[in-house]
Amino acid sequence: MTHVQQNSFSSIQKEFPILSRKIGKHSLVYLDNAATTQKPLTVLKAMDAYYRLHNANVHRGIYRLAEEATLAYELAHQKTADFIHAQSMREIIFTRGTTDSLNMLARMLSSSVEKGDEIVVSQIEHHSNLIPWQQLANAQKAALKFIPLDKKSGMLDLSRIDKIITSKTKIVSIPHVSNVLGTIVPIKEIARRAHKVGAVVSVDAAQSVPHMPVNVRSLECDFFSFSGHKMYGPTGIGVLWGKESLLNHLEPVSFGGEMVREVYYDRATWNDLPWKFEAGTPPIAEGVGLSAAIDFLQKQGMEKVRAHEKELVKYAYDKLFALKNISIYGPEPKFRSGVITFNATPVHPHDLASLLNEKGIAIRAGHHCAMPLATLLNISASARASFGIYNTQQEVDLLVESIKKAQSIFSGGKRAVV
Ligand code: C6P
Repeated sequence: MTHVQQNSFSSIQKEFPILSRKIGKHSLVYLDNAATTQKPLTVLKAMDAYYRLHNANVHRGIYRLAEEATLAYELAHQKTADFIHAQSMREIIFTRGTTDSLNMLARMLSSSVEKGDEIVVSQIEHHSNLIPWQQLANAQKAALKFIPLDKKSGMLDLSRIDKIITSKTKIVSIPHVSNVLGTIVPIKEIARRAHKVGAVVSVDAAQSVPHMPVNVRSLECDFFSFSGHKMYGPTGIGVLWGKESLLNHLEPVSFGGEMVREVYYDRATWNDLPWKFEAGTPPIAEGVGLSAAIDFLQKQGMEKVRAHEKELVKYAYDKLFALKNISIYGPEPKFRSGVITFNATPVHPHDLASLLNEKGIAIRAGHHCAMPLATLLNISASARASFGIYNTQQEVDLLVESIKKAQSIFSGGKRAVV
């Protein structure tokens, strides 16, 4: 058990230039992958080559560079479609990231929500899958309802789902994986209930797409949002997937170049999917980077990525659980992705993060952009380690040892080397 995962991606750290960096005299141990992931050389090289050799605007010029840039940008849509098993690249809208996708979607769906209607989210939302729906509900005088968290199991409590998703529900937007608890949400079960009452289902997949195989069709959702930078790709690009049959009937919410077919002084008509939702010069180099990130993940195999991170989180959970004065939030390892959020009494999470930094270990501390969830858990902050493809059991050992030492220092031990 102890040594299995080292074999799966044993030499992968070499493919990430940043991972050979030192923090002081320590090697970097990067455990903040839920915030953003590091980039493999193939992604860096693809973006560099794009700017060195092919840079031009897309869908405009008829010269060689413009054709190459257009091809590369369209190929990025096709690869993304294949990666999540979309019906076609017409369903793939490039955005700036998950936050942008969800904001766009809320605006796209705004006319389908009227006074007295209901929008359903859960109690474990990241702010990005809460505030856009709050805003929409307030603007339309609709109600925002919540699928509760069962604090004991760390899972969503679906026992009263029929009372929460009702004939008044127009939109259900839920996370695939919680960025705080790591909880994997049973999308299909919730989607089936939502579809029974005619609601559309949106999934915040920021924390699932980089870490497990996903198939939007078998999840039975209608919209699906994720970010390039959390899946070993660049910042500045994200994806909003939508079923073509729905996208065809929705109006764009951003207007200008690229998204139009014909323009007159008093009106305009829209381009084909997906371009009608991509106004202005799009993130072309970022699309090229995302393509390379998808190639990278596909080369590893998403089943293997999931197996590696599942094993690592179980290893970390068991080791942390064995510490004294530790609170771990969220479900048992088998129901979670590679995220582990905890408090190690008496060390405040911010102090812990800064002591770990002295060892070169990067974790996140705070409310993790999920303030209502922190309030629900009765905590003001927590520490979070989140794993990626390059993390190892030795890194977990170092993390746990360093936490132990921090606890001993804060319990009155000497302020020595952590
Ligand atoms: N969570 C974290 O450290 P953007 O920032 O748009 O790429 O992703 C937003 C977002 C939406 N949903 C979930 C579930 C997320 O985890 C995130 C980003 C990071 O947890 C940064 S706050």
